[in-house]
Amino acid sequence: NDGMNSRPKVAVAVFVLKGNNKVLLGRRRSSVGRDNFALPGGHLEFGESFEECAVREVKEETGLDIDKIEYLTVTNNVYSGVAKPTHIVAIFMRAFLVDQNQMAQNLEPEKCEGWDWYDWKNPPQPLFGPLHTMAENGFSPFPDPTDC
Ligand code: 8DG
Ligand code: MG
Ligand code: MG
Repeated sequence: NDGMNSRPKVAVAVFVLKGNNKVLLGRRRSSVGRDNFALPGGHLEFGESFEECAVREVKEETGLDIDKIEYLTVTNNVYSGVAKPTHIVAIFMRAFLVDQNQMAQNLEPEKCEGWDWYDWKNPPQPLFGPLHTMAENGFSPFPDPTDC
């Protein structure tokens, strides 16, 4: 049920932030964006808030517990160069670790090669489509140090 007769899907992707410059990224094994570095995230389920989806997807994919979840931005992307073309509205959130020392686990190894912390100012390449564009445009997921 994908392609032209289908409708766009909503996804939530989460910038899990550590310190002043680190974000959690993993290399994708899923067909859309395969081998590209992406954030943890997934599809919004019926009845979920963006915050609930962020908490659930980060927990399912990495085992990490997050809080201080905030909305950042949204992108609208059509992925046509794959077997099942998809149109995804992606909601980008940011969040912090409840416990700064908690380690990320690769809980869905069929979808991701593994998680690690990377400097957002010097990210691994290639970044997954929407993230690549955001990085090129100088987007920062970190809170502005002037608002407290
Ligand atoms: P689910 O079955 O667990 O609900 O979904 P998933 O398998 O975890 O989905 P996903 O592909 O990880 O995420 C859903 C879509 O979100 C993905 O196909 C495209 C969009 N998306 C972006 N940017 C990012 C990103 O940085 N990370 C993730 N995970 N998804 C992203 O547009
Ligand atoms: Mg998922
Ligand atoms: Mg996912």
